[in-house]
Amino acid sequence: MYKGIITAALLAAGISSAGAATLDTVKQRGTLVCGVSTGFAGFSAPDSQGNFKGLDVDYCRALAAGILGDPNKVRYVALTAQNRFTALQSGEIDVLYRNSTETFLRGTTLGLRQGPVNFYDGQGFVVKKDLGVKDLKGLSGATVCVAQGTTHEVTLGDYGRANGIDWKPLVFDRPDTMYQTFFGGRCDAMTQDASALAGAVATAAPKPDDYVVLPQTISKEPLGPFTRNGDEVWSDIITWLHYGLVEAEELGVTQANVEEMAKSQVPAIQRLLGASGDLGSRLGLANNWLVGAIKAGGNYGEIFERNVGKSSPLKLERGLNATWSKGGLMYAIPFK
Ligand SMILES: N[C@@H](CCC(=O)N[C@@H](CS)C(=O)NCC(=O)O)C(=O)O
Repeated sequence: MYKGIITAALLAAGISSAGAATLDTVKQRGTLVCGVSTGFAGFSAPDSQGNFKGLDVDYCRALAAGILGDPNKVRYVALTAQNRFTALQSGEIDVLYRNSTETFLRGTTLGLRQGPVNFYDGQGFVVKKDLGVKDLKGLSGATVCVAQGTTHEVTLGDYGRANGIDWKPLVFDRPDTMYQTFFGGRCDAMTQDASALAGAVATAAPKPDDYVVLPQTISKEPLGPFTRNGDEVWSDIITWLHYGLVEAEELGVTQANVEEMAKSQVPAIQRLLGASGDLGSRLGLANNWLVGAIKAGGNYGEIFERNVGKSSPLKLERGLNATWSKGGLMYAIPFK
């Protein structure tokens, strides 16, 4: 009975009871339940065998490896732009890694926490080359394909009004139908995160060379993980996983050398990998949890390159996603 009252009180305070002690739930279950997209090449998409691959997926794998000792102990729940946040609020998933933009309103009205940005993006546009459009003004009067429930839907309207561009949005609730429609020639342009445009052209265009992503972006789209309010330890784990992967890149700790590096005499590496400092235990984890996490898919730079970088079909530059020491925004809070 008391439990019922407490649960009701927590719910009234906007704190889901499913949100409490997520770490214990994951340990007891022996599996991490990760919310991802239904299919966005480079970030989270099933391969031909149905195994999810991508930058966001590699965070799920690193997390499972760090907590459960096995990167494969993840169940992926494929979510649309529309149902992603409810899946987290209701406790259906433990964490959302789904190319989701962090904003003021999402951070203050959904009962959710926003973790460190794992990909700095911006809203871009793709057009067919033979349309001859070189900039956004050239899209006046154009029909623009856009996905429902995304930041893009709102920004497209705002930007058009502010800049006198009367584009006509055509809204889709599923990305696959949007791609079919755009590549079928029904829209003059398609807008979404620039990374997603690169993924769509590389994987869904009949002839990728026929399309060009315009150089301008019209928004900031900081993509990052979401957790539930009221579970600080779990949110801290999500935070420090990201900083750990970035710090590993800064310190030259890689998937191939992490076990060797765990014996390093360099104090910063010792603390990162748990040879000194007892940092992991403060999160309820093994002190060397990041050894397993880095072994799963490498440091941030390795995860970036494999999934979205020059050697991937998306061929994205590091740009803002380079480490701060190389002119980007990836900067790990010190492990001490
Ligand atoms: N970053 C934007 C957009 C995220 C988004 O949902 N993008 C669509 C582009 S079509 C997507 O990834 N869809 C994949 C899916 O629904 O599985 C946001 O958080 O609102």
